[in-house]
Amino acid sequence: MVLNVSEVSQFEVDGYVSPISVLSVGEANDLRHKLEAVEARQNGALYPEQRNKSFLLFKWLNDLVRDPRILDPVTQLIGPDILLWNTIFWIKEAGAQNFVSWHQDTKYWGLSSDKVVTAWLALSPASVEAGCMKVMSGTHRGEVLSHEDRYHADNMLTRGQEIIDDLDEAKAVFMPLEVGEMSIHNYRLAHASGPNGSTDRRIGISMHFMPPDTQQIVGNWDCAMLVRGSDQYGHFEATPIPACDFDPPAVAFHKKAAKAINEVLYAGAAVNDGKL
Ligand SMILES: O=C(O)CCC(=O)C(=O)O
Repeated sequence: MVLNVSEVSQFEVDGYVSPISVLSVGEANDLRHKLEAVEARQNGALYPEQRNKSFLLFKWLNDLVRDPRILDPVTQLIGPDILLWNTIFWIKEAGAQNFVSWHQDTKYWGLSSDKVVTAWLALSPASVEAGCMKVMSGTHRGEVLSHEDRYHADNMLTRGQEIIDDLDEAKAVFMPLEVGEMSIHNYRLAHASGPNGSTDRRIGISMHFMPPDTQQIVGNWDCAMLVRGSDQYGHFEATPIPACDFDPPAVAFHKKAAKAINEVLYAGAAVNDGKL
């Protein structure tokens, strides 16, 4: 067992567990180089639509999400049957002002389950200075809080959604991660992150796992990839597995998946500026 009894109970009570060692520094650097090689070919950045459902575009990422070092702790928290709903790149350039406002993902993902978890893996140092994630312990056990759309160019969230209820910033718990480490949090937990004041890029990959009884209750169609166990429900269309990076059938599927997730994330918003 990767997580000990007190870590599992901390996850239940506080809504998160961190840090968990996953990759060696060499393995994480190797993935970072793969990502940066793509960025270099595209004038230095991923295209916005490549941030979400990116396990359909990059074979190395499709392999990563089935790594037992990631799935074993996830199994301990949500059970033996696991679907991957999404993966998102969270890249803050050195010295960049980008931030993530306080929010709960339950509010925007259209998923019916309370058991959805986010595993966030660091491919570069995610220190407090670099703008690592911070959480409000225990908020996953309360109501979904009121949010407001505050579209802001530096906010990495689609619609700049932000919790408007009073949160005591002094109670925020930082989750710093070394290269190759990950945190796991319940998607109802209030979380945020600040700008990157370090001299390196802050590169994270979030992986969103759920039990197969979960349903998409906002969008008309959605997809997911079975990464462990079995899916007895079939609520999500099974995604193709890319044979290589930018495998044409998986790229075509990704286009449909990215459009569907855009519609879910912006449901009810005044403006859909296409930011993903
Ligand atoms: O990377 C960040 O700073 C925020 C990530 C986040 O909001 C998430 O993984 O749900």
